[in-house]
Amino acid sequence: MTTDGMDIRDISISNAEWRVIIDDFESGVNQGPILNIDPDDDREYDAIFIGGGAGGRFGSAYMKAAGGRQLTIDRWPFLGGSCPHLACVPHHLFSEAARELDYARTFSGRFWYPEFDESKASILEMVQLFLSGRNSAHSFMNYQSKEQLGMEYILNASATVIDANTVEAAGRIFKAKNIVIGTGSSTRVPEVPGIGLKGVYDYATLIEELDYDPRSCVIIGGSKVAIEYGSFFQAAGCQTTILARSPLMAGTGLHHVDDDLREYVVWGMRERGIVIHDGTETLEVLGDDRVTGVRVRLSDGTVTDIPCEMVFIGTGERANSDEYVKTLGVAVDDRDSIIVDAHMRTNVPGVYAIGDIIGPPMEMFKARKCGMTAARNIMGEDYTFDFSEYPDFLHSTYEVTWVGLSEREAREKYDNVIVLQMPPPGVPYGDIPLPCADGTMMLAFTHPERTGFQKAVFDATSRKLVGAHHVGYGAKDGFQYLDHMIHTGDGVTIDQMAEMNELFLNPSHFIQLARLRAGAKDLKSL
Ligand code: COM
Repeated sequence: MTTDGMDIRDISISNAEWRVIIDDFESGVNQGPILNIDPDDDREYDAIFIGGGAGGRFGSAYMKAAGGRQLTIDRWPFLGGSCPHLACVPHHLFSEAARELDYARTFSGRFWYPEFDESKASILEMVQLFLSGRNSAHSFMNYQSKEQLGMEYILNASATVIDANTVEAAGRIFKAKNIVIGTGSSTRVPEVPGIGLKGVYDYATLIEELDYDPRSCVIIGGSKVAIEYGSFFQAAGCQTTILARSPLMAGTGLHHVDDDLREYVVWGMRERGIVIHDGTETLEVLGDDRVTGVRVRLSDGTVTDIPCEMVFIGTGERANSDEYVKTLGVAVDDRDSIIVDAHMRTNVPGVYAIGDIIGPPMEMFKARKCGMTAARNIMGEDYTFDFSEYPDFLHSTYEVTWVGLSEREAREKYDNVIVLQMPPPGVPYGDIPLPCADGTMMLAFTHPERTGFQKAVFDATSRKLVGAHHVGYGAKDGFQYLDHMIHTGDGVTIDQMAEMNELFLNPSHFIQLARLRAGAKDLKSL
């Protein structure tokens, strides 16, 4: 028996119950829209959020908390969007697996580690593990949004925009003072022959469709996704080749990447067996029905065929904006991203756009804060969001984190720049087991070259920290606060850092390195 939708307004649904409900929607046992609309509230909606991902959910929650009335509509039977379903959450599971596998390989047959068993390292098994558990995140999003945040929503229903104040969903017409569009982005699929063959995946189809364990992979593109998934594939025993146009982490997609950090990350990937070509042009995906290889023009002009059992697309994303260009006439840029101002307003009065659909950076903080920004403006505040500066990260088998200026950028901007660096400038990676801290202690005593890399960049004249860069484990949280310190008020000086209280062994050693140098009137690198 199938349902024909559910009206859940007057019932409380626990997390455990949501899991069953969402499973049933995904298997087709449940069908139709999930309606959570307050029939007793006769106020016009302040906003309808189209898309219940990070931007729509946080915007809605903020608006509701501020006393407004919102309605959030999503095509999936859950809120939270692609993050828990296809993107950030599986990426973090895979990156953790990559790190664990890296340890297991590095210490194979030593200490308590058994000989590494390639047959147990499986991409497919990790995908299946994720699929078996992802509904726990989905269910919590639905539960929290309704029971704790009091949001109104319609799920498992597509929203059709009629005009800037009218949306049709679940066979009903809804009116609102504003519309907030947050329907995200999708992989920009390169136009090369054979790209539609079986065995070609992106981050989304890998989750939904992978049904075998590839032992070799060619990644087309050099995006963050290419680095992250490539590092996982390689760690899982799938020989991986990355075909990038620009050198990894040096393209326009990422800003403020320090040259030495980049060199360490790419060195580490190659050290673990990943083959990386830049300056390439992918010519064709080879195979009759299923992928057998990729034909590529290398940077020296030679054309070669690289055999593989899987092709993975890592070329980046484009905004899902077509529908809104047609129906509302929103203006887009040359990459189809909806153009907004710092209030998240589009060119159409009363229409806002948030999250990945407005272009890069396609990161959670931006999506969520875009949602909040739209909500605050709709609720009458004059609130702007500038995301030109932000802390950034990616995973190889390491956690790679950076904020502020690279050393090169700092030297272009300031006359007197110093760095505090581990290993110190000019010292080979393997010469000292530093930096080491949580997550790299065993490497410090066995493989000193693998303990990571870090650099703090200071303008020695003002004594201010202007950039920080880290490869290792456990620094991501700290970089959120470093970002705030660097970019808020007067910033933070080496002297203030010298007064901070480190929790030794701290993953980034910046505080104690700052203290070693802060006594000097004329600062020197370390
Ligand atoms: C997190 C999704 S996985 S959301 O940002 O909380 O909506």
